[in-house]
Amino acid sequence: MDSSLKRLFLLGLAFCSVLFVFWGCRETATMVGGQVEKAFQHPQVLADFHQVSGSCKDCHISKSGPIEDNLTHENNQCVECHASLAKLADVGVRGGVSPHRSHLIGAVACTSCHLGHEKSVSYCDACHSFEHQIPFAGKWERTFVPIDTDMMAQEQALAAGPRETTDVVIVGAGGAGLSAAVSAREAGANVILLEKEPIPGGNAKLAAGGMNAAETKSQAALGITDEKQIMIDDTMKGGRNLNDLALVKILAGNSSDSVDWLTSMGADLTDVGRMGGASVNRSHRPTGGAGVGAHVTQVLWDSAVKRNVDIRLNSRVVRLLKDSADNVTGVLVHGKVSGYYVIKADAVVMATGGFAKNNDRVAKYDPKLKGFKATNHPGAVGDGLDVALQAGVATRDLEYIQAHPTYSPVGGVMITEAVRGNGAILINRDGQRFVNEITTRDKAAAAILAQKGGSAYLIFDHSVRKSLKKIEGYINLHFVREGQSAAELAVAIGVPAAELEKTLASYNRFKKAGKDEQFGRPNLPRELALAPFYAIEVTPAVHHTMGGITIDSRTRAKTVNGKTIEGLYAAGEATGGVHGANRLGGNAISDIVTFGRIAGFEAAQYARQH
Ligand code: FAD
Ligand code: MEZ
Repeated sequence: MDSSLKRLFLLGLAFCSVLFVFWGCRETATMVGGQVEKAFQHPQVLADFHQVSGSCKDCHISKSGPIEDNLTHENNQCVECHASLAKLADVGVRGGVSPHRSHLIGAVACTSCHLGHEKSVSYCDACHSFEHQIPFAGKWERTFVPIDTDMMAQEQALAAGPRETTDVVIVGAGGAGLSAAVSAREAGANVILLEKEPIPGGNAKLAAGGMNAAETKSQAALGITDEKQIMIDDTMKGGRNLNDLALVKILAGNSSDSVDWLTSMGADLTDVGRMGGASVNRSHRPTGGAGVGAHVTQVLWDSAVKRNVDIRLNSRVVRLLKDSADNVTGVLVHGKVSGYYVIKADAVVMATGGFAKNNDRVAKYDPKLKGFKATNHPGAVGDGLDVALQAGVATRDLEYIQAHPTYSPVGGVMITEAVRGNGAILINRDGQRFVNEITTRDKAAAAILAQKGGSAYLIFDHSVRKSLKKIEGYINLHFVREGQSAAELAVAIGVPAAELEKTLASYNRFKKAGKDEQFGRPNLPRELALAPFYAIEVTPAVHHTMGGITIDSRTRAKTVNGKTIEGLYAAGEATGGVHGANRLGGNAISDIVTFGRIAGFEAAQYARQH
């Protein structure tokens, strides 16, 4: 092409682009969806970009915008043009971390981060601080939205009556909710599962170290002798005997059966390690020590999908509905797209998790934790608890809130207790150990806070790294310091090299002798002698809220007078009683699977009778 022809072509192209934009604007201006009109006045959002190159129909079925809360069509459109999340994960790795490779479960929706009509946000930044260069980006921030927001719209939806009817509604698609959904379907009920976040799995998907269970096949295969009674004793002792013993007996008594139930759905829980406060190794996780939560919730998610559970994301329950006899009759939901609507149901299961991510609420119950970071997912703010309280439930133990001892302030993630369980030690800035590393969390966290700077270093060697796949994730996040020798590591983290060498030498002597003469640590899995050596700075962060809705052994919710609220069930971190004043590591996954299963079954039975 000669240069004048080229100029003409470019001019034509520019003219066409202007026309394109003009037509885009014209179309937008005539649009019914006010949302879209608004978007075009702010050309920084994704929708504007798509408007320039096409029309609303590029993303939506019709010009009036999305038609359902899961945004299924919109997400399929993203995938059609840009490829699936899995494919995108293999390209565009930035700084060693691919923005599309996630540990989150389900088919993670593109629209969880790429928001059409508002600024896009990297959902990962709720925990991490990647600051991914996401197009049309805003900053991750969340404010708590009380359940009594938009009262007029709520009242209108209530006056309109139920939009649909089902047997069982489950609130919260975390581990307890997914377990309840599968179990209720197994018992023959029709189930609607409502989740307020765009991504399912709650805190359960983040669980790392393991799931506690006694007398399991995996323990037997590894020659570990355990008893349900020892699990009960450990749990009661860890909870300072404030636990509801009847619930603890159910927890331990059903634990191996819950492992078998998950295994029957395809879970791999064959690796067994030690958690703080446990007398024996009973924390089950996938082979090689991969994170338990992402695996178990994925298995449960797949199972729920296979069983045709009606799963609705972006759907927040703001009210439990009751009849004149105080029996639960359904829920009022706020769908991101559909607005407020009522579902009539025979039974409702509250599986809404805890509130550790809501520091105002945490500090109200335990002022010592004011300003602490949290290990939790962004939805763990306690609005589910507000919904239950409004319906008249009794609560217990809300003042007991646990800090996980080892949170990396640099990485923004919790470092699993399994790292200590598999052999890591804790040292202070003088290079010295200061605690039995696998004591209960309350004690370990208090000991770390008492050190200079309120933090400590988790120290381990290459043999610990090889024993636990989860560590590779931390290495990939670039906050693990490394040294070819203990002295080199000491220099890297600024502790006296001679002290660290001395600490490791005496620890290795204790290992050989089979006895920790300094702090009485009960498990000494391996010497710390294989280079390279690693260090992670750690400090406590709010992790688990032990208190919640009072339930009985059939997971029925109770009123303050001890009366059963007919049709209302609760399971998991939303409840109180199982863990007393302090939960043992690994007991929550056991709790949510066992009690989630019971709640699903009981709710289905109740629905059948009504
Ligand atoms: P969640 O899994 O948190 O699910 C609750 C769901 O309800 C959420 O998805 C939330 O968005 C949704 N929801 C809340 N309110 C509403 C509403 N109003 N409407 C609709 N939806 C709502 N425990 C162990 O035993 N072993 C471990 O290794 C382990 N590791 C952990 C690691 C991390 C980083 C964290 C944070 C926790 C860990 N735990 C572990 C604890 C354990 O994961 C949780 O206690 C447990 O998963 C809670 O499960 P759940 O189903 O009760 O709540
Ligand atoms: O139970 C937990 O919270 C747990 C085991 C966490 C972890 O350190 O992995």
